[in-house]
Amino acid sequence: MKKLQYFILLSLTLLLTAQVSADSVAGDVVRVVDPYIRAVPPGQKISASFLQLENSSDQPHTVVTASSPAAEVVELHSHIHENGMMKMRRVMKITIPAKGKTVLQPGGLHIMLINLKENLKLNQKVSLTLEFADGSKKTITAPVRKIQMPGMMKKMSL
Ligand SMILES: [Cu+2]
Repeated sequence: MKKLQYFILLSLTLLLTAQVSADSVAGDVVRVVDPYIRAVPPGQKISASFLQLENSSDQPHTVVTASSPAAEVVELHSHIHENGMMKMRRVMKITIPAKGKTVLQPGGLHIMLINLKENLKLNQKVSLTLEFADGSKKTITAPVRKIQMPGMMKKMSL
């Protein structure tokens, strides 16, 4: 084999090896499972998105922001108990543990859609983009679904 060919082959091998062993990119290793958006009555300007985040890599990953063409403002939120009341709080990040899963569900973590640009229609597919701490992004579509208020919320309002 000529020297130049050998050199090119060696370079390619090194390049491929380097890519395989590089740190995992969140957008590639975090899977979004069963995303949906809460259906709200026409005229209501806020809604929320719920989903599960699964991280197949051996390092934790963090969602730092989200956006959607359906809403002017999108925030990461959590629910906290304060003086016997359940309140929403904005959080600056949502972490998915290495080889683990983080569930966004009613009464817990959620992605808040604020100032909806149009009324959401049932089963409409809404695009949602998650951005991770490493700068990578993941865009998914979430259907609009009717959901029950969590049992805890019902009890609290009695
Ligand atoms: Cu919220």
